Amino acid sequence: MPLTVGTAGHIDHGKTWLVRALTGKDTDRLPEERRRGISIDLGYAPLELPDGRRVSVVDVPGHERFVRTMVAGATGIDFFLLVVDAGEGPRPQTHEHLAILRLLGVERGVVAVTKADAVDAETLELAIEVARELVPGAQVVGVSAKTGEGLGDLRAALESVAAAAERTESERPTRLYVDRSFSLRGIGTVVTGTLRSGAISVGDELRLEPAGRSVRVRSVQVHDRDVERAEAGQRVALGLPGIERSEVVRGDALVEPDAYRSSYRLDVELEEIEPIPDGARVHVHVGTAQAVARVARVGEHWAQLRLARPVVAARGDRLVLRSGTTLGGGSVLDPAPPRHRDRTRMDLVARGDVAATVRAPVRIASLRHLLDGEPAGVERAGDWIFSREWLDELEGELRRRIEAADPLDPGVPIPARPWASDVVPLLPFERRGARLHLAGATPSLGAREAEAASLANAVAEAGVRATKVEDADLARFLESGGRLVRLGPEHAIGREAYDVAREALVRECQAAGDIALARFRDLLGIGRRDAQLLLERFDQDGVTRRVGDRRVLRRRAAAGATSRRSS
Ligand SMILES: Nc1nc2c(ncn2[C@@H]2O[C@H](COP(=O)(O)OP(=O)(O)OP(=O)(O)O)[C@@H](O)[C@H]2O)c(=O)[nH]1
Ligand SMILES: [Mg+2]
Repeated sequence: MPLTVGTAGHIDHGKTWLVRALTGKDTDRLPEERRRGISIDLGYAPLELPDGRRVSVVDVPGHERFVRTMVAGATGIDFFLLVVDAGEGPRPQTHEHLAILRLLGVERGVVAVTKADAVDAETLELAIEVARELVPGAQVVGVSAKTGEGLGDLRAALESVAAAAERTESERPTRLYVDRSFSLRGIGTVVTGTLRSGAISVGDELRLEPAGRSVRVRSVQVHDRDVERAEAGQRVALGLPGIERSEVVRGDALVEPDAYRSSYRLDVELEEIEPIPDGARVHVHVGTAQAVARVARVGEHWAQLRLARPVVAARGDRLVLRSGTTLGGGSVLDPAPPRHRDRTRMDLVARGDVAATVRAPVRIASLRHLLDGEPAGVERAGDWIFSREWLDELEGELRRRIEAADPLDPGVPIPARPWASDVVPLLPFERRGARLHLAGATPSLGAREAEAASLANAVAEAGVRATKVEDADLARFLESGGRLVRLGPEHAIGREAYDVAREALVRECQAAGDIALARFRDLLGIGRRDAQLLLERFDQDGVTRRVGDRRVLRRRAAAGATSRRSS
């Protein structure tokens, strides 16, 4: 399993010299680094250990102003190589780098007390003693990069730590944080990083976040050698044609499509070195990314970090919070939480009970980043998950509304929500068009029976004269039961009266060929308005057709009238 060791330690304490003595590679390659004799950017070199195991070395700068670069280098390393100048002993960035390593969860490593050649034996012994107290449990080795003294012991110590190191993350989907990007003639844009989890092969399609762009991997190198496939823990360089060098920077993440989300918010469990007040403005370091954020504290140990730019993180990721100095860190509970300080939710997520945070339907894809496998203890329909409790409440609420609905039309519209087509079939209601009804329910009058009876009576008593109706729903209901015929939106006539009028109309038309409004009015002995309403209804019903100011029978109605008479 490929491992990465990262240096740590105060400026000028001899990190880069020691890496060169161990690997043969000078990682201070920038002209400015050479001129000033300090490291500015991260340096990388492969290191072969006595047992043949190859590990990657990340050399970090010690300068106070480059601590953020150190954090980017230290994120994702498996163990540390802390370098302390034998003559100077621990200095501020020795302590700060150690604190950052602890915050990042990098517990194991080796301490090299270097420049042994420049001090007397007694001073060296003392420095080693101080280092043992500073990092209890770590092997401490006195070395000199100049003379090579102690390098054998140092290699052996690194080997024993490497043998005990375990990567836990490699099972996760592919994720690589970019630590460098540059362009090479003939290849185009190249990005480098330590493959945090998963694998990358030539031809793979990955997503560049937070830009959300698809990229295709044209070439894969591990420590300057072309390979078909790189695995978790390896130091890789990827050729990404079709993307400008300026479009990909340190802090970006290359991930398996849809496996991670980028977010402006992170819910975290805080680890404070100094008190971090609510509302504090901090620099958040996560992966190789850094972003300014406000801290919204929740309860005693939690916070929502509200970032000025989105980052990619995963549950359990360690992060560092700085503002001039290192204030503390945290571990990610939810890498893409909703925007509110919800203590109950955070408590559930912290306990790993993600399903318990779900009530109303959410798309399962939106929770993938919090789940290790399939969600347990929740209901599922199509792409949606939701709680049983929510479903029961939805059913109860719809039932109440259906029961309160007009008995003439005893249903409610299907909720106009994106989950409706998946969730509604789980409910014990009958779907009729776009409405839900109780199973087998038919329209009924309920308490309006008396009202209905009096309307039906009034209409019957009026004979062929139209009756004004106030309640259009009631009229529609009575019409559907065959108890009246509506004339326009506001009038009605009895069913029998309608037939009488129709019969009169048909007979006249058959005798005279057509009929005018006045003639029809006189035939029935009714008013002009009622005659007009009736004729319009007959037009609608397909009995007559208007020709100028007269009406003629439609063929079908004439045939019907004939057959009726003959029957
Ligand atoms: N005598 C002696 N001097 C050393 C040894 N290692 C490093 N030095 C001196 O210390 C200086 C700094 O060493 P570097 O390896 O660049 O220190 P560094 O920790 O990488 O410094 P930064 O990256 O800037 O934090 C070198 O220029 C050497 O002069 C050593 O083993 N013996
Ligand atoms: Mg250096």
